[in-house]
Amino acid sequence: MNLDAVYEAILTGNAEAAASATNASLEKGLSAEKILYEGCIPAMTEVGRQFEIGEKFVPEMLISARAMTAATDILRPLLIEEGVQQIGTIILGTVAGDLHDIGKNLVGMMMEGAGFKIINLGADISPEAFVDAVNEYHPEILAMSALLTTTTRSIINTIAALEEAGIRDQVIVMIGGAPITQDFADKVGADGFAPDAASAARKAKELIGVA
Ligand code: B1M
Repeated sequence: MNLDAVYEAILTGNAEAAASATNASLEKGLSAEKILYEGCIPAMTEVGRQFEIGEKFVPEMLISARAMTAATDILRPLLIEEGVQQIGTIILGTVAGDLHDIGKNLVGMMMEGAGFKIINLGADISPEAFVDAVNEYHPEILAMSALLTTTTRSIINTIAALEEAGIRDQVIVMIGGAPITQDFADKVGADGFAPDAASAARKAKELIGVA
């Protein structure tokens, strides 16, 4: 089964095999969304589980991440192709001190698919850089991703920087990532939270008042 091949290729960090298994799955008629949610994401979840129990280490996580990117590079145009008309602009980035960008990039793809223009600043983005981007692009939404418990602090710092710059009320702040909960979002004064990429796109539309 091709999805098993996608899963295995990402789990073992074989980027070439991940790309060819993804292409083979598409040729068989599987949707990009099915390949992503039933092949790619479960593989990265298993990488994380093995890391937690000491069966994988950082270099192996990194090569699995590269294999995941090889697959998502192919899926990306297919996931976004339905979002034809633009409904708003979103500044997206992973917060300061945090290098995890796979989930953030998936969130960007699903938001693009929902019709948003995405300005993806990348990873390890300082509060000042987020503030500069809001001043420059005047987005409807500022979307921050954090994957480490320690970097959830950077979300608080970024919201404080928006307040200090006097622009907090000009932008909707949305947050997400594995350690983030609705409770945390409420506590830090974010306007929205979503647990995964698909619901992040839905939430973004809801936040700007588009059904
Ligand atoms: Co790191 N890492 N990592 N890592 N890594 C985690 C996050 C960890 C949970 C692993 C573990 O211990 N089980 C753990 C964090 C523990 C914690 O703080 N609670 C961890 C650690 C400890 C570290 C290092 C400190 C390890 C070390 O050096 N000792 C280090 C930190 C580096 C840094 O950032 N400063 C580190 C490094 C790395 C790599 C560089 C090797 C690599 C990242 C490569 C890359 O991203 N380019 C990596 C990886 C791959 C992982 C795991 C295995 C996978 C992350 C991932 O891509 N998941 C991860 C374990 C895990 O998640 N199971 C782990 C797949 C992705 C689709 O899911 O990112 O959760 P996720 O995104 C989801 C949702 O969270 C949500 O939607 C996405 C899609 O559905 N979402 C949003 C994300 N952003 C959102 C924003 C939104 C809404 C939803 O709105 C704006």
